[in-house]
Amino acid sequence: MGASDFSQLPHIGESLKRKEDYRFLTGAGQYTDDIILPNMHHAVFVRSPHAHANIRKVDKSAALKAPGVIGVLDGNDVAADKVAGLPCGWLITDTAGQPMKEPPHPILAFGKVRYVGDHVAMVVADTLENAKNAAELVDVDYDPLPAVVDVRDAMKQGAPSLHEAAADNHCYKWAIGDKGQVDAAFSGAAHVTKIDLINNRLAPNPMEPRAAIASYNRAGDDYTLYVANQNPHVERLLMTAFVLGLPEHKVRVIAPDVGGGFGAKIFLYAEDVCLTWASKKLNCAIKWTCDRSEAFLSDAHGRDHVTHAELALDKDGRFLAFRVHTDANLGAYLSTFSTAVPTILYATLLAGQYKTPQIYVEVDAWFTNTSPVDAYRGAGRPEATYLLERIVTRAAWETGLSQDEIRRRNFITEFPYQTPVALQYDTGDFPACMQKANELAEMSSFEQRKAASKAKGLLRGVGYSSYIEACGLAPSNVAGALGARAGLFECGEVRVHPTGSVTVFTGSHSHGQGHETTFAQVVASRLGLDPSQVDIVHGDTGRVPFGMGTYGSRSISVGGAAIMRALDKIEAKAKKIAAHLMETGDADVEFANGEFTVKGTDKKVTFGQVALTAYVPHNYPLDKLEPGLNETAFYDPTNFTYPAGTHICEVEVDPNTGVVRIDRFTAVDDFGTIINPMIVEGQVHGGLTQGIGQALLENCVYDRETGQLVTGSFMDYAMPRADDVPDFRLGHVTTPCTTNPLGTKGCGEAGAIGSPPAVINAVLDALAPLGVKDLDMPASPSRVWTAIQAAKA
Ligand code: MCN
Repeated sequence: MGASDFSQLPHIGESLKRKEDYRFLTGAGQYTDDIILPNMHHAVFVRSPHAHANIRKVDKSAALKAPGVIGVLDGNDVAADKVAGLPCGWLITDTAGQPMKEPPHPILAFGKVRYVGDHVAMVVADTLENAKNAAELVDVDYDPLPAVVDVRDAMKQGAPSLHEAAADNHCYKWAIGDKGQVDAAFSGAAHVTKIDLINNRLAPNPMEPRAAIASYNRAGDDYTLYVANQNPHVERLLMTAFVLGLPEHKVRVIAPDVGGGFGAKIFLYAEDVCLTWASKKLNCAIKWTCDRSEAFLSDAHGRDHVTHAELALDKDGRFLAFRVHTDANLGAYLSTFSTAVPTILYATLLAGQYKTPQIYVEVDAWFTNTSPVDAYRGAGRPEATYLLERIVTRAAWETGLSQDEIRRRNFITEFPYQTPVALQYDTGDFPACMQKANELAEMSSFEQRKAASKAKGLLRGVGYSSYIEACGLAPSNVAGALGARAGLFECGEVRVHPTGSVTVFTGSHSHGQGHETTFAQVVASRLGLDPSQVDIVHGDTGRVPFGMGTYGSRSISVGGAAIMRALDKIEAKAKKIAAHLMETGDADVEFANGEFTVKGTDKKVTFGQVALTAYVPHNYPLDKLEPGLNETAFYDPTNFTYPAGTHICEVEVDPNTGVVRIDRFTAVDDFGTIINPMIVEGQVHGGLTQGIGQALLENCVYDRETGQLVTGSFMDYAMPRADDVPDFRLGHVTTPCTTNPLGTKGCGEAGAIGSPPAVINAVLDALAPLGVKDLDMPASPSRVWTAIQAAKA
């Protein structure tokens, strides 16, 4: 079935209420911490209070004698049991042809700690209280070392060095594009716009913190790990194959209801491995639930780039070339996907929506004494969009063009379009998104609103951002060509029951995205069923054949496509059964709206009759047809999907206090075919709110001297609240994706990608009359006020 036929099916484009919400709203959801197993004990991790220190000794004796304690494990136990370190990177080679440096990442620190929060020991006791009390008694003798937390300090000669394997803190250099061509284009430019900016470090803060329970079953010599995780099969594969050396089938990973992840729950964390390893060693089930302060320290953070970029333009404001150098902070160790974020997921997006003929991007990645940095909603693509959309708006101001005109002049308008940085966009209509956004934002009356603000003593500004992103991670052929270790296909199994209802087993994992509803819409639409007849099972390696999980806004386009493939097989087999029932040839059978008909006749049988016949065969041609109606398919996309759009933000700034208020925010996005508009709208609202959070409020701050995380709680790390965001004005343009059978493009990250530059461009537009030219995120009142004072001076 092609994407255009698919979009016409019933339930596609319907805002069905979310099936999963009944259990969530009535308190029947089951999160990892809700689960209680027999003989369950509790783990508490002893974490480093130092950013950088040698460990002279870990004295466990007092803790081992404390009430209820059954075990205290540290790096020496890990070494004695020969448990390997965490696997660390999705990318192997740097552009100088050298392997990137992959220093060991032990599951419990051995000899040295490298960031505040680094795990030193795990205490296991009968109750959480006893475990906490005993953890206080673990006496670690540290020899503190100088620390380095800022990437600009880490690269200096003589900077404190974290790893023997990377003495200068440098992990890799990676580049894409033709430097010679770019340099040549710059030499003929009429104008060059330059920018230096920082993409601020963020803490992901899902509502449910990380949690896990591991249990070991002596009878079968196997393990079960419940874990708040976005990709249980990948967790199992990495843990068994790379760390614990167990046969994969001996570990069952179950990710039950998960209260948000935003990327932070796709990595293999040390805690999950420690629990699984210790559950056999101590012969019990062990639960660990992260508390919020611990999450600030130990969840992988996002972003943290320092970038210099230059855009060359001709005399008409057309882009000739783009040259970028980024220094990326990787934190203390390589986290699972961290190497892909500032490279494959960042540099390849720097063409944006524009016909820039030459682009060269160079990335240096560095270790620092901070929490590891990895994917956070958008992962690389927000960083790319922020850079590009900031410099494009700056170029508009420098060349006297309006923010929309400079973009329109440079938009790609013909597809497919091959960018100079590896990606090939299949479809899009960027001018249409811009036009619709201008209309919804009522840009024709902006000057009146600006005058009204001025009358109140406020400065009004508008900011544009036209983003594109690559979702549907990750086509093996494209990712592999860029240096990734593996592509990321997806698996789906469709099991039709004798009564005609259906259970779908998907490798995608829903942790807020509403898959139980939208995937059911897809299957019900194809089979002519009511969505209530379709149940979705996910998040369990014991029930789902295989899966690569949910991130990179891939689930509907890759996971949904795998299910569509399985449905193709179901339909083909069901047609044979229908042909048998109607005593006709397979080729004469047609299927639509849940009915099989014989072409040109009024003969028909229902999907339910066919399902029953599959399991209760009657006069069945067993020599030609197997009983049963159950099919599995794998799907590896041939390309990414390319959601794109224009966001317009309008702010009022109080010049006396530096307070920024977003007055209106308009987002027009192209997500291809939309399955459930209500769910998509919710995804966009969430993403925009997180993007606004990055632009105005959120920032992980490490003390540059001591390496302490200063913003280690919600008292110091400001999350966006309802009153920080306006009522969003949303619109859509639809150009269906041509490389998956649903025509969908991912929507889960778009809001967080498009919005930050729109906000900062708006703030700078408002401040322009005061002479403020530059501002880094977050544009907090103190930063804005300071920038105003500096400009005045
Ligand atoms: N959808 C649709 N039509 C489209 C595109 C998507 O109806 N054209 C629906 C999908 O069927 C799905 C939802 O929208 O129900 C999101 O789909 P998709 O864009 O495929 O994204 P994923 O399901 O793969 O979700 C991942 C994405 C990412 S990468 C982050 S980070 C993120 C996000 O989703 N984390 C979230 N949204 C989140 N929402 C919540 N509540 N919690 C998180 O942790």
